[in-house]
Amino acid sequence: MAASVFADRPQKKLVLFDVDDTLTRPRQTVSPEMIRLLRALRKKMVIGVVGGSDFVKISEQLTVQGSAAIDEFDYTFAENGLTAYKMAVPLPSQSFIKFVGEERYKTLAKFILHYIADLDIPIKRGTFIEFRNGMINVSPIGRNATLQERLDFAAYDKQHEVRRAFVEVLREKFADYGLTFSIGGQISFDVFPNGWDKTYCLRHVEDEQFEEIHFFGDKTYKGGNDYEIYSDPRTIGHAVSGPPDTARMLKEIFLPDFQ
Ligand code: M1P
Repeated sequence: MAASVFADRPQKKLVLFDVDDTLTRPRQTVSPEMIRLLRALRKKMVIGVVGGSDFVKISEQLTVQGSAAIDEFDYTFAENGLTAYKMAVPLPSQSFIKFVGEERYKTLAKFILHYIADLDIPIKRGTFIEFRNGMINVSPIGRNATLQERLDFAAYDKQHEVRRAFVEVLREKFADYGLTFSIGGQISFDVFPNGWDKTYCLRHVEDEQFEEIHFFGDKTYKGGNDYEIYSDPRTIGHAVSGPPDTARMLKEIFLPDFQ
């Protein structure tokens, strides 16, 4: 058997992290303190990041002082692992559009855009469907919302449950499409083939036969986009309330001597 690229790590463990509200505040950049902690952890074991967002956004959030995300993590999984890197080398992938097919996708996109057009919410911006490799991301306000507009929508949505009602309609109308509708962030929801949730990334690490795979995430409740990987028998799940909680738990579990 070929030697593992991780032969230099004293522990044969993998620690995976969600991004928003686990390593960073939603859509914000990671703090230098968190990076210091992750670098210390990486000396002991293998680390990876698994986000629902696309690769560009994850890279923006995890790039500090000129050092790229794919160089800070052994595994970088964007779009739940549909875009994947191991030691900065891309891994094979599948695509949402190939799975759904052009005609069926057109029907879905038309329905979504009509639904949003008819939605009476306080403001609308642009980019209501973001087309990605392994999923589409749908936002009633639009992905071009500013940070303040995003926060306002998140508060509005908490009260009026715009996204919850939207996904309920889609689940019923497109029941035969084999798709999952997952509310993960503040202003949008993700749509991807059943099974292409965050557990998808685990197929990329099977060859390393890790003794333990840990996962840290904040949306670990049923319906949250961390739920499946958090509760998967292959992982040891840790539910966190935000980056300070992640840092606290990392020190407690893996890095008791961290200064
Ligand atoms: O936290 C993960 C989610 O982050 C973004 O969501 P939003 O813009 O709604 O806060 C999106 O990139 C989404 O795809 C992702 O799941």
